[in-house]
Amino acid sequence: MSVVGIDVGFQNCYIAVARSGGIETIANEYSDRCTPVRHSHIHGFKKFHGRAFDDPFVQAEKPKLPYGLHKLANGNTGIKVRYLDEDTVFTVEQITGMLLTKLKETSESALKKPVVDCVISVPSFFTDAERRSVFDATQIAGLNCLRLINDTTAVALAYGIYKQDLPTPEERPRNVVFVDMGHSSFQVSITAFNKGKLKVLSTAFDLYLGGRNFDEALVDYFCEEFKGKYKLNVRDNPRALLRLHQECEKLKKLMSANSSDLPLNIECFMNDIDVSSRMNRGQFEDMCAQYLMRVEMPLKVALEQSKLSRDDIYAVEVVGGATRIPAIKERIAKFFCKDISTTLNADEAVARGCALQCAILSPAFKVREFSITDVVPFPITLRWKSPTEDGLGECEVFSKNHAAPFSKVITFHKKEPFDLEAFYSPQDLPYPDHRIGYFSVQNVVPQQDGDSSKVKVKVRVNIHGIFSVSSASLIEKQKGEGEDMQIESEPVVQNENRAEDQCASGEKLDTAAGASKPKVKVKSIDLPILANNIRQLDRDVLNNFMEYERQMIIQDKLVKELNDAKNAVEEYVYDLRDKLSGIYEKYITEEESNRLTLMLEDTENWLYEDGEDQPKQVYEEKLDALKRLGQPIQDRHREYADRPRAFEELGKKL
Ligand code: ATP
Ligand code: K
Ligand code: MG
Repeated sequence: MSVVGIDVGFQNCYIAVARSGGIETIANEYSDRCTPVRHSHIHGFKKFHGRAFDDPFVQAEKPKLPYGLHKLANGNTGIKVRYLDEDTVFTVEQITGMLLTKLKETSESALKKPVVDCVISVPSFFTDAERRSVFDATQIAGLNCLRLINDTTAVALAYGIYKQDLPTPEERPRNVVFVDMGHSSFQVSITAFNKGKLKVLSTAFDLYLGGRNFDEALVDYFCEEFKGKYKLNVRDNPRALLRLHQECEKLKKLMSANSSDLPLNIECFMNDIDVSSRMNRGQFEDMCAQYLMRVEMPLKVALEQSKLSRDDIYAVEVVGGATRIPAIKERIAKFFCKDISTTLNADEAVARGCALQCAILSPAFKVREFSITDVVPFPITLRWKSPTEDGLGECEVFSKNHAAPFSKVITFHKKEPFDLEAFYSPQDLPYPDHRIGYFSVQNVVPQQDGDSSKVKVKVRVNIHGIFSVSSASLIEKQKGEGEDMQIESEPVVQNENRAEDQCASGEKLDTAAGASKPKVKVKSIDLPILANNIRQLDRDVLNNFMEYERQMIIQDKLVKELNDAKNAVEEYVYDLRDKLSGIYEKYITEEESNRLTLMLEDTENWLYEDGEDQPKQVYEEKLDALKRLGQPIQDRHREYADRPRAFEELGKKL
């Protein structure tokens, strides 16, 4: 079983594989290690995961896209694509599923082995809804995602696992800042390393600052300039706009390496007009001042929340394509008063970290242990009905930067089933939608004496960063026990951490701290939990999508086989024609040659007319018919060609 890691970027995807010799990045069918998302005109959808169609971000993206968006019945964002000559609406899970299918196929053809187990990266700021949505996409693609890992955490793993000189667990950790600016967003994490482990201390981000902002600034500038200079309305012409975009991105990259004046030339840009202009790094930086200004804030927030000072920072490692912009590097270096390090591969570090995590998690692979403690990006709160004044009880169960994965047990005193509503605190979340979901704790009954029952509820942020109320149990008083019943010591949960929780607000709410209270015999009954309104596809919808994806893969394969069969006919025609007037000339009569040439011409014409759109079998039969005519000539040629060699060999033996 292969062990792969996939970095699904807004613009670029990378796949890495763990092999006994180390981590390797896989090349696609074009021998490129980078697979751009922009295939079949669908791109720019990474941030539609878990987002409502009415989300202002989605609405702002709409005009920039070469495809349509559609409001789905559940309010989510659907994507309109032409498929098999029909307009079809896909969910973003399906679209990412298709991208993952492609990446899966790329890795399978490079590794010549099936790929199922994988680790996939997501931005550290992805919410519960976004993570659930990406996770659904992995299932649609038939992948077994062992972990959704945060981009910067994958980078931290790629940085730390090979370091021989990390401090021992007793020593002060080595603190490293990781900065990743990609095409669409900016992420910062501060991570503490000791031998064999890393612990993320803080994460911070600008959700909407990335390389594309800098492209757009250039596009805006040249649109304006060409309006005056050439009287061209570039924005009215999608093709020209796309070309300008591509040229601006190229220019942006050139400016990273070159501070002198650089040309921008586009031939036959619009209305047969060639356009040209110039730009230099200084101008570019002035133009992008509003974006460059935003670099500092996430750095500051991450440092503050890590509770470290600048002197505690050992290194600042930067990755992500957009960190190649010199002005961005300068700002990062200036903030930390430190030269930045670029010891990691800026493009591939995320994928490599994912592959390493997959190797660690996969039983099929032996690799040194390295423990990862990540963090919760936004505080998570639980709310429930209670007999207090305002009728609601509320408790923040996970604070910002709380360690994750993590489980907590909270004890309620209840006489009947109750609902827990989980949500992100609005003041902390840079998204308009704060919902996580409802979790109904069922089958709760009072004690025999009519008292409330103790109900222990386990809440969990799992390895993917997904929240759930994962289990609940009712603690039944045993005969002879007094009012002051004690909670049994915490259930032992393997591979899980537990915590003392401080919920000041809760009426009759206490948390199982697992302190060494005297053990009293109690009976615990598991309670069913019904998750409601969580932001994930229903099981049968997901099954349908998985089936649909399989059908599309089959359909693609059929289309490919059909094209291959048709191309084979065309190739044979060209090949035989070349040879008839070349190497075969000596072995056929003129009459034979003329007859064949005519046949080939007929076939060629047929391919452009009646033979344009035929079933595969027709092409195969056509090819066979041609081969029946061509084969005897080929045989004759081979016979003659082999003859001198046969003589030579005979000569050697003699
Ligand atoms: P995200 O992380 O936001 O999902 P991504 O992972 O696809 O996006 P990357 O591949 O890390 O993004 O970076 C792509 C961005 O980096 C693009 O905007 C690209 O133009 C920019 N970029 C790449 N090389 C350079 C360079 N030499 N100078 C400036 N920008 C560059
Ligand atoms: K990437
Ligand atoms: Mg990225």
